[in-house]
Formats: sequence, C-alpha cells, structure tokens
Amino acid sequence: MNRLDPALTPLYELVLQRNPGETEFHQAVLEVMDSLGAVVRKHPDYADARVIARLCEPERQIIFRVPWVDDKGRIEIHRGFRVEFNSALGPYKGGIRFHPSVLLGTVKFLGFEQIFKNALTGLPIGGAKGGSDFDPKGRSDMEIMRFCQSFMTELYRHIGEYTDVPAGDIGVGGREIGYLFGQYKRITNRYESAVLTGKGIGWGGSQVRREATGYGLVYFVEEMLKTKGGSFDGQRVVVSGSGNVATYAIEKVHQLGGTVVACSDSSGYVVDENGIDLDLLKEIKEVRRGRISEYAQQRAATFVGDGSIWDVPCKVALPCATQNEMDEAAALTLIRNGCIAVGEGANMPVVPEAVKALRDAGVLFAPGKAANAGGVATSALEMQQNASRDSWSFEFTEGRLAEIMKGIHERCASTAEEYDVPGNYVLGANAAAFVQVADAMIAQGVI
Ligand code: NDP
Ligand code: 2IT
Repeated sequence: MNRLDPALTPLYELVLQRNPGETEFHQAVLEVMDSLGAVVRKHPDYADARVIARLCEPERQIIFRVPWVDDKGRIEIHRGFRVEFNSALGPYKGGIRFHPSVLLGTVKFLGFEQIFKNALTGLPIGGAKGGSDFDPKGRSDMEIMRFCQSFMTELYRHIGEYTDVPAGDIGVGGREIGYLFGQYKRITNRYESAVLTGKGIGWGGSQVRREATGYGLVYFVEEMLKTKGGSFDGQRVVVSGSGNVATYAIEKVHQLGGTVVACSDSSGYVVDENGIDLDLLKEIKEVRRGRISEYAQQRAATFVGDGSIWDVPCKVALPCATQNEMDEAAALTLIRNGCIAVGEGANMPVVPEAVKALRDAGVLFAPGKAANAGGVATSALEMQQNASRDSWSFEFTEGRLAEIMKGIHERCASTAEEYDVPGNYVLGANAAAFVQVADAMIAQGVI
C-alpha cells in the first residue's frame, strides 16, 4: 500500500472501508491503482472528476436466492450474483462462475478486472461478472439443468442484448450456456441470440469462441516473446488447469511448435515428457468430466497429488486455473529453473509478490486482463454475428482474434513506453484501459 501515489491512498482506504473482508476485490483494485499514480500525475483532471472513485463502485449489484430440487428430491439453496460494474463502453459483459468458493467479493474482483480487459479489446463492451456458490462437480445433467433454470428465472430480468450479456467462466461451459439460454427464451418468448455468448455453433454461437481464451493467450505471449527475438517454437511449457482455457492454450502451443509437459486440476498435476496428448485430455475432461489422475493411468505420465505444478521446470509458464494459484515461492522456483515468460490465462492467478519477483528477475510477464482477453473479444464477435444474423467461418474468426490480440499487445507495449517503463505490460494494460474508460465516463457526465 505504501507503493501508492499519495493522491490515491485515500481512495484505496475508502475501498477497504466500504468493502470489508473482500480481499480479492481489494487485491484487484490495488493492482490497478498501483499503475494509476503515473496517469493521474500526467492528467490531474481524472482526479478532479473523481473518476477512479466512481470506477471502484459497481453500477449495480444483484444477489439472489437460487432454490432447486436435486435428483433425490431434496431442496437445495444456493446464492446467485451478478455485478454490473461499468457500462461506459457498452452493455455489461462478462462470464458466470459456478464454484463453491464464489463470494460477492470474488464476483466484484472479476467484474472490476473485466472493465479494463473489455476496454483493451477495442470492442464496445462494458464490464460485469456473475456466479454462484453452486458446485457442479458430481452433479447429473438434469441437476445442472434444473440449477441453471432456477438461476435464470431470476437473472433474466436483469440481462438483455443491450443491457448485460453473460457468458461462461469456471464451471460454466457450453452445456450450461445451453440450459441458461433455453430458460431465458422460454421466460421472455424471444429468440434474443445476443443475450448470452458461448452458445452452440448450430444455434447462434461463434466459431473459435470455445478456443478463444487459450488461443488468444498464446498469441499474446508469442508477441511478447518476439520482442526478445524468441517464439514458442521448441519451448518447454507448463500450463496449469485442464479446463476450457488450459485445453486450448495447450492446443495452440503445440500448433506453434512448443511442448506442454504438464497440466493440472484441483486434485493434482500430471507430467508427460512426450507432451500432453490433447485427444486423451479432451476425452477425460470434456467428455467424461473426469479427474486429471485418469490421464496418468492411460499414458506413460506421472501424477502428482500434492505439491506445486510450478516445480516442473519450463521456459514458459501459463497459469490457466484460478486466482492466486502462483505464489512467490512458486515464482522463485520458476526463475531458478530458467523460466523466461509467464502469461496469465486465468484471472489474477499470480500473487502481487510473485509478479514483482518475476519482473525483477527480467521474466516477461503478461497480465490476465490483456493476455486472456481473447475469450471476451470473441464473445463480442459472437454478438456482432448475432446482431447481423450472420455466421463467420473458423478461419475468418480466428484471423480477427489474432489481429485483436496483436492489437492489445501493441497497445500495452506502446503505453508502457509512453510512461517510460518499457516492457511493463501491467502498467501498459492498466493505463491504456483506464484512460479509455475514464474519458468515456467523463464525456457521459456524472452518472
Ligand atoms: P474451467 O471450469 O473450464 O476449468 C477450470 C480449471 O481450473 C479446472 O482444471 C479446475 O480444476 C481448475 N481449478 C478451478 N478452480 C480451482 C481451484 N480453486 N484450485 C485449483 N484448481 C482449480 O474454467 P475456465 O478454463 O473457463 O477458467 C479458468 C480461468 O480462466 C479462470 O480464472 C477464469 O476466470 C479465466 N478465464 C476464462 C475465460 C473463458 O472464456 N472461459 C476467459 C478469460 C479468463 P477442477 O476441475 O478440479 O476444479
Ligand atoms: O473472464 C472472462 O473474460 C470470461 N470469463 C469471458 C467473458 C465473456 O463474456 O466472454
């Protein structure tokens, strides 16, 4: 906190006071404010307009009861959230997370990050996030459906193509988006395609949306490696997680000539020196919805049930599971093992002390709000296709994604240079996104 510019300290103190106990939200705000000292010194008008104070207060927060009946006929009660954080640039946009750890502060941190990420895409989308403390693991398809239907029975009144457009996140993929969309359509009697993104390809979904976050991350990191004359070709890579983001990050690394030797889930990690077999991984995770240990039962690979995946030596590390999954000790191990780049596929997976250790050691570091923006960018392309009642080819859509990720890299890199901190993608991302959102907020008046 003593790192903060004195002009920002009272603002951060107010955030702590107003949002007690929401440590992840505090962490996300502090990380952005830490970059904004230089911006407010250059543009004092942002302080006069109290734009940072306004940005830290969500425009709307919705908390609701989600009652449903499980397969045994028991009534279960969960809590649903949607935090509509900022609509300066477009309708609220951001995923929905189903995970037992979800609290209001979790959704607020994710919604806050989303404002800046969405701005970086250059597409007209505001920031939001939603979720529930429901745990989908071990639930039958019909239980998932009944939960999604109950969740949407409240959520529908708050969302819409021009209002708020949810999508997936942890625990919410194509199956859940299908059930959510079906219930929205039934309640409203409208085929409003662009109310949700991540839909199936045959009914309004976009090509490449499933792959977009992982592919986009790898495009971003490839651009970052290029600044030092490098690339993924021939590199040994470790990817944490084995869900949507991790799977397609692994796929793109392999397409670019790298080898991913380890991936994980919440029960442990596997090391496969021959490179992760993606067909097998997809079969276990996407079809069977199984555990990562099953991978080691079917391949010459090692399963490690306790310990850290970051102990596995690699040149490039891509954390793609969840927040705060890489601590300072893990970062120091990566540095010792010769890691040259870390790219955040998850939202805020690297703790601040680890980011500092990596940057001090000269490791290239790509913050999630820039590096994982390919998912939401392709969601915005899905909205664009829905609005024009069109659908684009895989090649065309992937081309747009690649261009967008290059654009984000360029914007972060040039903004970092403008502030005399070349190579500091954290500051570049925060400053570039903030200025865009702040200018829009000021132009739209005190609302
Ligand atoms: P999935 O649910 O598809 O996969 C999540 C993966 O991370 C699983 O392997 C899961 O293991 C693991 N994981 C989740 N929570 C924990 C935890 N608390 N501890 C250890 N492992 C955990 O989610 P996504 O791939 O969609 O999301 C991964 C990350 O990427 C999240 O931070 C998300 O916010 C972010 N993100 C997602 C985008 C998207 O388009 N989906 C876009 C941008 C960012 P297990 O199955 O055992 O729980
Ligand atoms: O964190 C994220 O950017 C997402 N979960 C995707 C959001 C979206 O609206 O596609």
